[in-house]
Amino acid sequence: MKKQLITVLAIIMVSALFITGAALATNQEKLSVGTTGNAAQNANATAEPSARAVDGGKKNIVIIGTGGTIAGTGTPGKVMGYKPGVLDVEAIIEGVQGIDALANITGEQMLSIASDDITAEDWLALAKRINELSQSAAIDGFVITHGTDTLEETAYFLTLTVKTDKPIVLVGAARPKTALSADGPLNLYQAVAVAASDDAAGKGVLAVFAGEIFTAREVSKTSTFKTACFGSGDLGSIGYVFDDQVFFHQQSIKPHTTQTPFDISALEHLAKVGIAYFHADADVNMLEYMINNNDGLVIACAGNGGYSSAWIEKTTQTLDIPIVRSSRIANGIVMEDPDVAPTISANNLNPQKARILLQLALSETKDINEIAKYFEEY
Ligand code: DAS
Repeated sequence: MKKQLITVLAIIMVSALFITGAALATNQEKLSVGTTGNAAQNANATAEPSARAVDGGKKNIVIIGTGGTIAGTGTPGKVMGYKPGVLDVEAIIEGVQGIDALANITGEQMLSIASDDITAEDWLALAKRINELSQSAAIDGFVITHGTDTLEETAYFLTLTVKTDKPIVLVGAARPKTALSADGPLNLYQAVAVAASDDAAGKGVLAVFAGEIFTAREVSKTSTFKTACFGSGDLGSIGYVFDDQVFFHQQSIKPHTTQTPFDISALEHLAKVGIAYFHADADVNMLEYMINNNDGLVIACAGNGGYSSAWIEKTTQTLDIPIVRSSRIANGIVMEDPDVAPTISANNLNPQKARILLQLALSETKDINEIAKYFEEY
């Protein structure tokens, strides 16, 4: 009897050692995705995390850090006077109560910048990294922590260029981590809840802010200081998040991700496209300078794509680069206008997003009619 007991104890101990070893190996594999450094360094990183083995009931979500206010610190309690992009992604995740209950989470630091400093090369590296990671069956979705200033631009670039149906959610904060009532932790918690939701798959790149879910094409920053600082104008958000409960109510019919023709795998740079902001009595020399120094141009027009007769004269004479008419107005659509041919209507894309679509269109074609079709479709 005593001998049998010893045998049973020995089996239990060997099994425990085996299970611990397997768990450690799994965690090490998990950490292999979480490299720190710049985008170029990480572009070559490989990832085969198998966090699902740790908790088979939860999704495996990679949180990619890029900086911004959500990673910012300053005087304790104060909202202003902070430095963005200071904390790495692990430090941001650590401050979020209960986040590990939502998913098996792995952090990866790609950038540590204010989003005002993000470049086309950073977008390309980010899209390529997501395309690479998304091929792993061990990864179910992505959250990208990002500064709010250009979040909508990164989101739109990604939704046009990543080739996966797995959820990708951008998130940021209006207040640094050290502020009273910092909004980053709840935003990040809700972004992970959305990325881990089955319903988020196939909806293109999303943004989550202050309990609302937005599509990358429609989302825009709408306030310089409110915590609910994103919106989608006339078209509205597509869902809500309360704690870990995710509710989708609608989705965009615009093609995205796997449905677009944009292949950035061999691209290292994007075309140079500027934005000329029209205003009353605007200098036509400024427009001429922009035309002469870009591969393509977006005009932030007044109202429904309008600008002065001096600017009309200049744009109608411009045949060597495509000119896209967007609007300074947050809502509505810019119509085609034969009087300002050969310009292209940006449809309802704001100038900063029209710029991105023109950059990507120019990577495919220089034909103005083909480019116009991209603006009708995407
Ligand atoms: N510092 C700005 C940025 O990185 C603002 C922010 O994140 O809210 O975009």
